[in-house]
Amino acid sequence: YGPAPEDAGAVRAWLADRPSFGHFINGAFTAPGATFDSRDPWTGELLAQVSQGTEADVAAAVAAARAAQPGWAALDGHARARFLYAIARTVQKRERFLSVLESLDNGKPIRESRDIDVPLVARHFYHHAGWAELLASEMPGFAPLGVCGQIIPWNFPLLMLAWKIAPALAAGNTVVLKPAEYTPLSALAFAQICAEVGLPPGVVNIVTGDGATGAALVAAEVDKIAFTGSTEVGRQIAAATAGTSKRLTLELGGKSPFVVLEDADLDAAVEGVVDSIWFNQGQVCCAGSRILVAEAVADAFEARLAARMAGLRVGPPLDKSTDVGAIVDPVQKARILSICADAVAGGAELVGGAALDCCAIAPGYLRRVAPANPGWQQEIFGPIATLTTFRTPDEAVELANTTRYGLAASVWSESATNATDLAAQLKAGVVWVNCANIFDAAAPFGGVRESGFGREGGRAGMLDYLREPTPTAQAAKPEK
Ligand code: TXE
Repeated sequence: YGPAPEDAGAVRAWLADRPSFGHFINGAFTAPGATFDSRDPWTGELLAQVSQGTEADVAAAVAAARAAQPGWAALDGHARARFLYAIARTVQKRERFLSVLESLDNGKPIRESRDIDVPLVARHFYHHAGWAELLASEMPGFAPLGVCGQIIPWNFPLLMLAWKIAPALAAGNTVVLKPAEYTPLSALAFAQICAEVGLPPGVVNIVTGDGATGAALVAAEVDKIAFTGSTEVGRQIAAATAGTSKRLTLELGGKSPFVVLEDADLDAAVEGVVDSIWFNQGQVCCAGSRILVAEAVADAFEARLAARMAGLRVGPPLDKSTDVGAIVDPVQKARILSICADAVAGGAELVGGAALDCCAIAPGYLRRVAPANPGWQQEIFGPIATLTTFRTPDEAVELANTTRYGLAASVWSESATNATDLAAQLKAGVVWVNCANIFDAAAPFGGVRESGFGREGGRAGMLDYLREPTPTAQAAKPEK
């Protein structure tokens, strides 16, 4: 099913009721201050006006989170879990509303927000409700960090919010979260869910705004900053928090290799490319943006890839038959096109990848891309892959690792031995075999090298929101 007209109608009515939004601080929405526009990237239509958070707004949110934290941490695990379960259930009940809102604000196809983003949000809260229940018995002596400042990007607005908020709350922390300026609306709908389920005021605070608001949060009296976004901003945040007692986790950019060995199932690998680089218009930190194909099968693979690419439908995000929607914002579209132009000027050949109206770019790939080419080096963060061939698995490993990033990788082979031998040599936080972009709340996700540090999901993700107990040495009693 696609979005029923009444779902889009419900979202529009919700927006019409709130022509401008304040922040969500201490369990209630503040009066709107100076605002910025949030637009539908497909039509350019103004969806809402959202407040630009000031230093004072950030300070008020941090103070609310600070006041709420001891009480939240003092609840027993089961009581915290009940809130997380309630959030998960309410997200499920409202999945159509949230999917439509997300697709309107971000431009992603409704099939993706409905079948991937929103179900994974619910799954993340269910999973972390389990951690809240079991924390005391499974990780005795571990303590929450306190107040966590969380800054998220615009490519998976609600899912990145869930990745940040669910583990923080399960561990007994309180949070101040800043959504990205392109896509603040689903975080505000989430704030409403927090109020509805009776989450104690101050446990979750949402302050909207741009990079200046983010920088104010980094500078505020918080105990941890968790950031997902560009490597450039990650570097600034690392510098700003250096020498403070703030914990830091960074999930940054990527240029992930997608390696197709000679013995791969080529049709499956082509579907993998669709899931990897043409999913979410390629605005995926772990997108398999560098396709490396064994020379012996390169022509056959490329023929299938080009045919599959031609069948993808670029269209309105709310149309259920759309495969590729809008790029999040004209600024990002211009950035993608400029990197592609530099790549072509550097000798690469662009297949597909046309700039379209409605903030869209047709799926495409760059051929003949040398490792020095900007198309190989830079994160394009759009629906454009690079395609290169290799002769031997050793050469594939060398090419795959020729990048400053190390977020993810994907290997395709019908031989488990060949796939796992190669996978073990790749420098990446996550390696998928015969699949790509598979996420689960129980599986830790995160990078190495300039893709950042820290993990989200599973036990490793919980540890990033906890303080380890200090072992107390027992002096051995002298024998009598
Ligand atoms: O990212 P920013 P942008 C990459 C991708 C993309 C490029 C630029 O290549 O094309 O970055 O995107 C907040 N202190 N990724 O400019 O600026 C900002 O408000 C604190 C990959 O949108 O990093 C937003 O909430 N916060 C990535 C968040 O940082 C600051 C996802 C991310 O925006 C800040 C996004 C500052 N000084 C972009 N400046 C991924 N890993 O998935 C900005 N922000």
